[in-house]
Amino acid sequence: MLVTLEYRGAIAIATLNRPEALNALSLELLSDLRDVIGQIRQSAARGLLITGSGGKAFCAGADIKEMMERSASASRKAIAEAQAIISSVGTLPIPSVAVINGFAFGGGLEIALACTFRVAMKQARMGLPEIKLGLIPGYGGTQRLPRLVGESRALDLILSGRTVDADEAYRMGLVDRLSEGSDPIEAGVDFLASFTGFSLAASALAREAVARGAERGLDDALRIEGDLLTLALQTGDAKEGMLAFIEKRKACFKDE
Ligand code: CO8
Repeated sequence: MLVTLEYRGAIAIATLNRPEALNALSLELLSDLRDVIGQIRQSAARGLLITGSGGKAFCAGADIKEMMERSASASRKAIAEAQAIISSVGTLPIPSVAVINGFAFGGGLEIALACTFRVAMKQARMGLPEIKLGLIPGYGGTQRLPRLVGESRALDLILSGRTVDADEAYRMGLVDRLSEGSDPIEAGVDFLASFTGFSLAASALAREAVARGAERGLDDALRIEGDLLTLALQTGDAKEGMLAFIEKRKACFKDE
C-alpha cells in the first residue's frame, strides 16, 4: 500500500508511503488514499492525521513523470479524480491535520490545504512550484490557498513558485502550529487532542456552518448557522451538555 493506515487510540493515521519518490502522488498512491479515506469514514475515528514517510518529505506533489505522458482528456479525468479524492479529506465528519514533516510542494501542499488544520515541523518547506514547470496548481491550490491566506499572499507563492519555511508559513497563516518535536505522529496526536473530546455531531455541524457560510453573503450565512444550530439543539449530546452545566459536572457525550 502506498498509503498506510493505523490507529493511535481514536486518531486515524494515514501515511503517504512512497519515500523513494518523496511520496509523489502517482495514480496508484491517489487510489490508495481514496481507499484509506473510505475506511476511515466507516471507522470510529474521531480525528485524522496525515503525514509523509521517509523523514524528508510530506509529499513532493503530483507525479511529474506520469503527468508528461497524458492526453488532454486523460489529464482532465485524472485532475477531476484527484480533486475529488483530496476534497474527500476535507468533507470527513472528523477534523483532520496535515503534519508537514519536510517538503510539501504542489499537490502535496494541496492535500494539506484540504485538511482542517496544518502543523509544520522544523524542517518543513512549502510551496506551489507549478509555474516553474509551465503549469498552474490543479489539486485545489488556486482556490484553497487564497481562501486561507488572502489573494495577494497566495499569488505571491503561485506566481513566483517560491517556497516558504515553517516560520514564514506560520506568519502568513498557512500553518496553524509549529512543532519543535521530532516525531510527526506525536505532534499531530497532541494537536488533535484539543478537538476530539466533544460531540462529533456538534463538531461536524460547526465545520459545516463555517464551510457553507464562507461561500455566501452574511444574511444567507447566518440563516445556515441558525439552521445548523437548531439541528444541534435536537441532539442527545446538546441535552447532556446543557444538563451537565446545570448539574456542575463534566459532560459525557455519546455522539447521539
Ligand atoms: N514527481 C515524480 N518524482 C518526483 C517528484 C515528483 N513531483 N518529486 C521528487 N521525485 C523523485 C525524483 O525524481 C527522484 O527520483 P530519482 O531518484 O528516481 O531520480 C526522487 O524523487 C528524489 O528527488 P530529488 O533527487 O529531486 O531530491 P532532492 O532532495 O534533490 O529535491 C525536491 C527535492 C526539491 C522536492 C525536488 O525533488 C523537486 O523539486 N520535486 C518536484 C516538486 C514539484 O515541482 N512539485 C509539483 C508537482 S506538479 C503538481 O503537484 C501539480 C498538481 C496538479 C497537476 C495535475 C496533473 C494531472
